[in-house]
Order: sequence, then structure tokens, then C-alpha cells
Amino acid sequence: MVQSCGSEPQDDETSSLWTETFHKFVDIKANGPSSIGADLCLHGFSHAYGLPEHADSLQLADTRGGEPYRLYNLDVFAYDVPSRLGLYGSVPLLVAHKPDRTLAVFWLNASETFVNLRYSSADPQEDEVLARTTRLQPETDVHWLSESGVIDSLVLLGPSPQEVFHQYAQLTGYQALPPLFALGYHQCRWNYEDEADVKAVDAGFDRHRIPYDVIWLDIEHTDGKRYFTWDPVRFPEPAQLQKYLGWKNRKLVVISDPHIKTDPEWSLYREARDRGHLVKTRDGDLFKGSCWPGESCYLDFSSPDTRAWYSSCFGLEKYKGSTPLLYLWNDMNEPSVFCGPEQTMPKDAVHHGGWEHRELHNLYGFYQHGATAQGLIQRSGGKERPFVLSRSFFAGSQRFGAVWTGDNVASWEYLKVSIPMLLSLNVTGVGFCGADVGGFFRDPDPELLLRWYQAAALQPFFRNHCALWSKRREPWLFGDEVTAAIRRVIRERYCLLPYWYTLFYQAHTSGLPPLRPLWVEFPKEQNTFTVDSQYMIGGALLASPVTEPGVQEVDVFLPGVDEVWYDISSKEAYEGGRTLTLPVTLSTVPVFQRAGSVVCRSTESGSCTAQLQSFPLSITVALNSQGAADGELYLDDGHSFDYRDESSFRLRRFSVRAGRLLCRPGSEDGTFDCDTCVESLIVLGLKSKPSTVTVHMSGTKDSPAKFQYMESSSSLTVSDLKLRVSQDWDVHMG
Ligand code: NBV
Repeated sequence: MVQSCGSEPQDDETSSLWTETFHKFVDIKANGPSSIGADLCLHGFSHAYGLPEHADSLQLADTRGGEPYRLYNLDVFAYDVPSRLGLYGSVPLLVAHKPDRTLAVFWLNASETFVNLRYSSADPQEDEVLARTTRLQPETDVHWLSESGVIDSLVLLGPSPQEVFHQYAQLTGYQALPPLFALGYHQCRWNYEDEADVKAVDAGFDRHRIPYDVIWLDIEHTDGKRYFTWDPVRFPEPAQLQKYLGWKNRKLVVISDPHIKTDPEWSLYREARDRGHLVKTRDGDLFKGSCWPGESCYLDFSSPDTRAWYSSCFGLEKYKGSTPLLYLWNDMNEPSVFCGPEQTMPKDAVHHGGWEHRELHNLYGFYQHGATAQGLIQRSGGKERPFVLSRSFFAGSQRFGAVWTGDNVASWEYLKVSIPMLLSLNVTGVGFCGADVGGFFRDPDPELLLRWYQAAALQPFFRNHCALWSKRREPWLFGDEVTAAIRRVIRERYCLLPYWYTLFYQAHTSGLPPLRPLWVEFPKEQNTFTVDSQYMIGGALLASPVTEPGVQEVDVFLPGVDEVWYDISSKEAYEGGRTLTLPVTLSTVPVFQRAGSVVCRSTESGSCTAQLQSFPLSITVALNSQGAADGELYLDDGHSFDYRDESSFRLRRFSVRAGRLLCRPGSEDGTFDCDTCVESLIVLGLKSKPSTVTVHMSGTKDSPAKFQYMESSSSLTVSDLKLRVSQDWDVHMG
């Protein structure tokens, strides 16, 4: 049987245990049937989450009478919503939660996998039986089925959500600490035409005073879709272009897909072929599929040698036209094979060591992502943190960088589903994720685009991207009102970056996700368990993006009967444990700060993150009913591994007790030399006006500070401070 793409089955074999026919594709199962499965019963649980990637609700659905959750990495353009079909990435981790315990089941298997779920509570009749037989204990049955491999499964016992995240990170790795620029705003499209276009878009951001850090180039930047090359007409001076952006402290990202044009004239193809870095057919020939360049071979990233070679291709000497300001984007790495079964690689293709593709399909993109990140680390001699975005992923991909939710569509339902999709990734360790702002396919109207910006500015990876056929979508193309509103949200994102960066440090060191479903922060409150239109950013901020068109008011659920929440725009306080109806305009973004927390912001947004580090900070303290609040701030150089190798970082803790704000070292503190200062302090929930506000720093005389108290909002603003965050100090509100 011929295994390459486009071949018709040559005999009329029907499916059997050793051969399977799907449309024109014949899968020869050389090792025979090899499926494995296991059933688990989770006693006492009626809520399960995780198992990305699916365009579906956060709480996993009962699959009786419907599709199982399929984990099989596929390139699905404009995927259906809602759907449990396989998308670009897979994390076989199911997280179950009940008020007194969170646990997780990790099913370490990279072959095609199906998961069926059955909640006893979804069936009232069954519940009745349960009530009689098990004293009202609900249960969740989980059935795992994989096409091949071995059963290698772990149950992580928690018992808290935080402990489960930590246990899982110990198994599969912690979120990589991104360089600070990667948390800024990214501007992409398929494609920016040429160098002049890139410079014009870059200038547009300055002209419209909108901060941004990175501009992206899609497949058209290459010479005939040969990755690691540049189109000689459109991009004749790529290194100059990167330097030009670099003068403004901005970066360039280019795409690099895993298919390699079968072009014997091209040295990279010849090297890959001659050194045995390409996937083979079961007959030992090169596997040839088709993708953007036409006939292509596929790198065999499962081989450590291939990964090492691929990493070396990012060396500055080897990758002509690249500079240290160039970062990477891995697309089509499910892998996408246009003429393959379900547009992917045939399962009987053969990898390094004789392994069939079926055994490791879901790991293909993971390996490319890792090798690319390693390449960027190596090109800097191990000094600089990489940034790589990948479309495909597996358990552990968080160690390599960011992922995004692929080819979504410019419609309200895709904006809505992006929230549960990103939350599902976050509860399964993949914290650095985002969805294309505005939707990849089709064109958003100005209202949808603006609402999408507002939501995405409050999510980890923040990138505007669209298809070749979509209209231009730079933020200033939709009228002054929309430009101003987009400018505001991007600037607010930049001002909040000290907080985001601290959350990423926490994800990097403790496994806590930056984006959290409400139940993670309110584990005992049943009414948070199904909320997936709102989320927590860390432990302090609750976001409830508007995802409906034409609304004048929105309902915001504020959890916690004993909680108080402060609207960050109006500073108004609201009691928790209720649903608030909030009037909204086009520019309203409902965000609330939880009482008892401290959030650090930059006082200015600047034009990119590099500037951010020179701006002073403003600290917002939201007091709880005991007049207490706590928070952290993490700082380092924003780009190197010195925080890890030389302890060159600062972790500071802010705590308020009895009218005194203390700035002290955090649980660990390093030696990063920084003169970042706190310039102002906003205290929310201060019941009465203090008679004085005094700054105390050891070795200096106490000094009075300028302040203003607003009775109507019980808020205090202390201004004109100059308190270095790296020093210990107290502010006494007496
Ligand atoms: O490289 C072109 C696109 C890219 O812009 C998009 O983000 C990817 O998800 N790519 C898919 C291939 C073409 C999709 C139709």
C-alpha cells in the first residue's frame, strides 16, 4: 500500500482490526489493535473541567447522547461553536471540584483519545437511586479511551485547587516566565505586505499614541514558503527592519511552520533529508504531504537529533536576516497536511525509532514548540528568555511559551467562547494563551472589535490577527470614538503589566494560573462552579467582559457573601454574594478589585514595555472589613535569565494592617538593582479621613505625605511619594 498523500487505496480492503479505511485513506495497523481504556468514578463530584482544546463551556458536559471529548490535534479552520471535536492542541488533564476538594486525573497518552463523562446529577432519576443507595453522594464517571500506548495515569489529590495546580506543574513543568514585551500588545495580520507596510503600521501606533511591542509577519514574508528565508522583493533588508523596530524597542515575530518544501535546490531541505530529520512512510520512503509550499516533507521533531538540529537553525549565523530581535511563531503543527486524513499526517507514518505517528500524534506540535524555544535560548548563549507562539500543544507546552486558539471567527459567539477556552487552558497549566482579537476569519464590526479588545486586554496573550481575506484591522481604522476606546484599553493593559508580570512569576514558581475560574478563588461557593463568562485575573481582580452586542446594562455576578468588591473605574464598593446590574456604555469594561488585595500599576503606559520599567508605580489597596490587604510585586530586567541564574529579581510584599502599609521583602527576594518608585497610593474602603499620613523609612526622619480623602467613595489618595520599591518602608495613615 502506498502511503504518501493523494494515493487512492489500491485494493478494496474494508476496515478490520489491522486495517482501517477512511474515505480514500487506508491506515495499516502494523502492530494490530492496541487501544486502551479505563473507567474512573469520582465520588462526590459533580463538576469537571479541563481537557482542552474544545470550543465549549468551562464545565465539561455530560457526554451521554452526544459526542465524547476528542483529543486529537487537528487544523480546523473556523471551527464549530460549541463543539467537543478535536482542535489544535490537547491536554489530557481533567480537573474535578467539589466544595471541600479539588483533584485532577492526568492521562499521559499522546495518541487519539476520547473522554466520556457522566454526571449522576445530570439525571434526576439516577440521582434518586443514588440518594437511596449512597446517601445523596453525586458522582462523576469518566471513561478514557486511547487508540494506543500504555496506561500511565495519575490522580492528583489536591485537596485545594492551588495544590492541584502545583502538583500538576511538578509533573509537567511550570509556565515559562515570558519576557516582559510578550505580555504587551501584538499586531499581526496575514500578511503585512512588505517592509514599507510594516514601518507604516509601526508609525501608525506612534501617530495614534497607542502602545504596542510586537509586529508579526505571516507566511508571505518567506521566499516561496521556505521558512528561515525572506521574500527578496517584499523583505530585502530584514535585519535592517528589525534594527529599525529595535530603535523603538519593538520586536518582530515571524512564522515558521513544520513542513519543508521538497526543493532539492534548497540547502535546508537537503540537510534535513540527508541527515534523516524527516518523517518516513511505513515503507521507509520520505513521507510527502502538501501544505503552503506545495509538496512538502515534515520534520520529525520526535527525534532528539532533529530537535537539536532544528534549534541550531535559529542560530544568528545560520538564519540569514535574523537578529536577536526576531521571535517565532509555530503554526500548522498539528501537523496540518492538506491532503492527509482529517487534514493531518497518516497514523502509519513512521518516526524516529520506528514509532508510528499514531503513538505520538498529539506531541508533534509540543516538540516543535520546545525545539524553537530552545533555538532562541541557544542563539543568545543561554542568556535571553525566548518567545514562541504555537498553535498546537500538549501537556507541558507551558514550559515553551504561548499558545492561541487558532482560526476563530469574527462573531459574538466566538468572542464569548474564547473565555471558557482560555480558562480551560489555564486550569490545565497552559497559562500564556489568547484568542485572535476581532476573530481570524471574516470582519468584525466596530462594536465587536472594541468589545474583543476590551476582553483580550484582560487576558494573558493579547494579539490582533486576521486572515488574508479580512479587511485591514489596525486599531485606528474604525473612527475616532473606537480608536480612543481601543487606545484606552491598550494603555490600561500596559499600566496593569506590573500586576500581570507578577502573576506570571507566580505561575512560573508555584503553578498558579494567571487566569482563574471563579471557583478557584471561591472553592466553597457552588454558584461559582458553572460561571464561565467571568474570571479572576490572579486573586485580586474580577473581570466580566461585555460579550453581547447593543447592551446598555450587564449582569455581573460578585461572589463571596462576606466579600466586598470595588469597581475599578468608579471606586464604588459592592457587597459580594449577589448579581449586580451595571449600566454600560461602549467604553465600559467591568472590572472589580477584591477587598483585601493590593494591585500595583504603572502610572503611565508609554509606547512599549521597555519604557514601562522607568515609570513610577501607583498602588491600589482595597481594604477588607478588618482594614487589611495584601499583595505582591515582582520585578526583574524583563528579558534575561539573570533572575534565575543570579537571583537578579525583586519580590516585594505589601501589607496593610491597622492603618499601616508595609513594603517588605516577599517570600524570597533577590538582588535586582532597580530604582522603581511608588509615586501614589490609593486606599479604597477607608472608613474615615486620617488626620495625617506619614512615611517612615529606617535611617530617615518620618515625613508627612500629601493626601486627599473622598468621603463619598471612602477613598484616600496619597500623592507625590518617592518610595523605592526595593527598600523597606511604611506609610502610616493615622
Ligand atoms: O499562516 C496563515 C494562517 C495564520 O495566519 C493563522 O493564524 C493560522 O491559524 N494559518 C493558520 C494557515 C491558513 C489558515 C486558513
